[in-house]
Amino acid sequence: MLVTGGAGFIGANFVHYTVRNHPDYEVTVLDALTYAGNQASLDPVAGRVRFVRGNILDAPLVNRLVADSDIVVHFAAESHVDNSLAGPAAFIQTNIVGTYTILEAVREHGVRLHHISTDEVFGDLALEGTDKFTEQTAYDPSSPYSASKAASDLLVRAWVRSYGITATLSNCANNYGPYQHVEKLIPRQVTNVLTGQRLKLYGEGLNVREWTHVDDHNAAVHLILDRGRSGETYLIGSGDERSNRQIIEAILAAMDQPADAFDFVPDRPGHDLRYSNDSAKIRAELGWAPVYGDFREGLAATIDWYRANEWWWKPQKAATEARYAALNR
Ligand code: NAD
Ligand code: TDX
Repeated sequence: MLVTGGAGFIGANFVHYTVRNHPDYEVTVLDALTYAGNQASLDPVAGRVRFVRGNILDAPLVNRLVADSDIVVHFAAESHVDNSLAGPAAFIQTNIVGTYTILEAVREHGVRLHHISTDEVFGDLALEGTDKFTEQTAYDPSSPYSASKAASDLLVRAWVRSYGITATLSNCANNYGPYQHVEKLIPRQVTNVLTGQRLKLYGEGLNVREWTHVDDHNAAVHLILDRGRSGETYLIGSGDERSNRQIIEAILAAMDQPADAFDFVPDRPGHDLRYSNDSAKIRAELGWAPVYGDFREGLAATIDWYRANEWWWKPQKAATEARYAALNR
């Protein structure tokens, strides 16, 4: 199995999950170690996986690694919306051209692909409402990040239809858990508490996200690898929707901080209002169900992980906050 982006948040957790639960796979990780990648995230499985530092835009390298694989799980991406607004170029290259590079290699070698994507390709839902995205929802992305992910999904579908490659896709909502970069909402706020800084809430904090534990996401990916049908898209989501303000309040309470220890900061341009996935298809067809049923428990375990692993996140913290300061966020 070739795992692209295996030194990032979800990819590293996927590699851990695979080694733990599917030891029959021989795993090779291909990762460029951008600012978002950290080879130390793979320390717990060192010796069990092969690590190749390289770029998915490097077609000869990708071709060689794909030729040696039976299956490719493609996580590598530029993943942060705020970064895409500040500088979209890397998103076009990695997310679109990089996926194209993978597609050409799997086509040449007849290797099966699973493409990891996001619910952000569908745009957003009204704040007040109970409707959800489904596999049939039309694509309507808002940010350079989500537009680049939408483009990559459409390329995968076209390569299935026109070239007959074997590929599946999944679109998950927001993930949380260990090894997530401190630029993302939950790790940023937890590490703000741990470094004595106030928490930062965009706009009025009313925007809603659906939170899925990273291990539940990765369990779903393995079910798709085992029994997913080629050409199909599977939406993944826990059903646990929370406003950003609720998330901040939960973090402050869990970390024994005053309830008002946060600031409202200028909103993200084009900020998607609400995400929510209808995951009925993967639940019915593949029997997936989240095991992290209690968000507060999962959050508490995640906070404990950041407390215990300052060595992992501290080197990134100051540079990340400097990037936010430049955006006034
Ligand atoms: P991340 O930013 O933590 O990790 C991305 C990894 O890809 C890093 O290790 C980075 O070094 C690597 N990478 C980036 N550009 C590369 C390139 N050109 N060549 C090789 N490697 C490169 O991202 P994440 O949060 O783990 O997201 C992984 C995937 O899951 C992405 O495709 C993302 O769109 C998708 N996704 C993320 C979430 C979420 O909540 N984080 C939710 C749904 C879907
Ligand atoms: O400091 C903050 N304050 C704040 O209010 C940060 C960093 C974020 N926010 C808000 C913006 C969003 O409404 O919190 C919400 C979550 O923000 P992010 O962690 O940046 O995630 P989001 O933009 O929702 O995208 C995430 O989920 C879908 C991942 O980063 C994507 O890769 C994935 O596709």
